[in-house]
Amino acid sequence: MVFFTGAGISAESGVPTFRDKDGYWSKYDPMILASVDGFRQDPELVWEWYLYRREKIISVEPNPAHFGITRFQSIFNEAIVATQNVDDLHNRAGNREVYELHGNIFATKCLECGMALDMPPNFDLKTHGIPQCECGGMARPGVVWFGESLPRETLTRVFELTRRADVFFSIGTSTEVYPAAQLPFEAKNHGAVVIEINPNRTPFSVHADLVLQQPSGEILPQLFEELQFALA
Ligand code: BV8
Ligand code: ZN
Repeated sequence: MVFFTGAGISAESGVPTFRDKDGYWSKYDPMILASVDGFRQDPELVWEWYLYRREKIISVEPNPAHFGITRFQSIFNEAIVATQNVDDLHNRAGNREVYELHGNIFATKCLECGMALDMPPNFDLKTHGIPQCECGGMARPGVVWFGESLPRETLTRVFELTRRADVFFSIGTSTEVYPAAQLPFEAKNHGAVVIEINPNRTPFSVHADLVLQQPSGEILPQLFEELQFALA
């Protein structure tokens, strides 16, 4: 069982998504804020955006959708999470075996050599300036930007598990960003039952075995209740 998730699963925690009407991309240009060139052009601006998002995420809680996955995992010990989200909420909700396809917003690494760097939690850009690696490179957020490849081992492992899945949930993703968006199609092509949970239609909807057009925070706990009833 694979739970493939996007920004929509964190919407009910109060974390803005990217492509909804009040999402991040409606205000900012992703190529400036989520690409290496954009970072090199204006590292302070990009750091301001990521530090703002870190603050925001620290102030919210996982929602019933994240906790619903923990409950499914208590019954299915081979249920894994493959998330595009960088908000760490799956880990905070106690989900097991979480694969972060686009990295983690709380990670920091060197722009040049990639070495992991640590930043004091109450880091202040104005006073501290952008930290530097011992190699001289600038610190950057440990997330995958546009034009960057996803962590190879993670991606390979997730594609393997997807091809073997019996049931694949695609939750809260506009299914537009590749290569992650390939996963529901891959699951379908390898015989999984694919269930999409999203209030809106996506390019994948027409291929899903079941489309539940409701918020994930409502429908996942409900699905678990019904499953428990069926297993009783
Ligand atoms: C790669 C950073 C190449 C982390 C993100 C032109 C120029 C450059 C690149 C490209 C290009 N054309 C195509 C590409 C490839 C590009 C791509 O696919 N672009 C798309 C937009 C066309 N992909 C890449 O660049 C990837 N890398 O291809 O490298 C390469 C190839 C080989 C070798 C070397 C290199 C890298 C992709 C990762 C980009 N990083 N962000 C961060 O800061 O967060 S993208 C961003 O979009 C986030 O990571 C996010 O995870 C991802 C996907 O968005 P979603 O999670 O789906 O969120 P979204 O807002 O879109 O949708 C929310 C959904 O939730 C909606 O459907 C809504 O209806 C639903 N919803 C709302 N409320 C609820 C709900 N659902 C359930 N319940 C609710 N309550
Ligand atoms: Zn370095």
